[in-house]
Amino acid sequence: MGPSSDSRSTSPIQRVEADLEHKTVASMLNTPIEVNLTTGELSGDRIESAARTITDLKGLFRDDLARQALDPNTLVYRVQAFLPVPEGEEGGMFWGTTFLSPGLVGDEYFMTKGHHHLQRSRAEFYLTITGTGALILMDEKRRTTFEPMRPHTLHYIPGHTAHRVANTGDSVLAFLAAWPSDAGHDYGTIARVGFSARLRKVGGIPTLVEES
Ligand code: PAN
Ligand code: ZN
Repeated sequence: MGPSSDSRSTSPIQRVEADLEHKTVASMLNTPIEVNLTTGELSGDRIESAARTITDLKGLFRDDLARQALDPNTLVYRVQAFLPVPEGEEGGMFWGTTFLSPGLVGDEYFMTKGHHHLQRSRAEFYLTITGTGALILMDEKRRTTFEPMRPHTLHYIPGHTAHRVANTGDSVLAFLAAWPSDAGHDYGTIARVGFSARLRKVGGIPTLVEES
């Protein structure tokens, strides 16, 4: 071993610098979230999940006796979400998948609770991955309309528009969503006054029926 060997040519200071450089590089390596484009399933260690059973959805459907007749553990929907910044922070974006089961409560399709965004001006995109359903939209004048959802349909939900999804098919309806991190969710208004119409199966066909 001569004076040119590694241990002699690298001073302790240089070695510390090399270690720091290594750590910096390591901390810049984020593992990305993966989206399964066949099922909509998100995977990664920063994914949050929530589930809504038929029991959680008391008060949502028109026919509460029909709801009570179902197995209380029936899963109506689950949501996966990637929230890279704190909820409410301005300037960020959120990403999620909703998996909505097929089913009926009386003649009303399984559906999400539905909400306004707390910040009413905030818009959102939905992209259907699998299954069939309806995106139900209600504007500020309480006019309710719906858009059919089928694999690969893209839906723009403008600001100031309450939104909910119903599954009109016989398999799981999965859709991706992207919305601003400061949108927030106002469920209270819909819980109190509802949508002006419900999507019901009338003569075998999904039909928006105005509330009387
Ligand atoms: C969606 C919804 C999701 C579940 O991610 O939150 O489909 O529906 P509810 O929130 O009405 O229970 C969305 O619209 N986010 O803003
Ligand atoms: Zn929303």
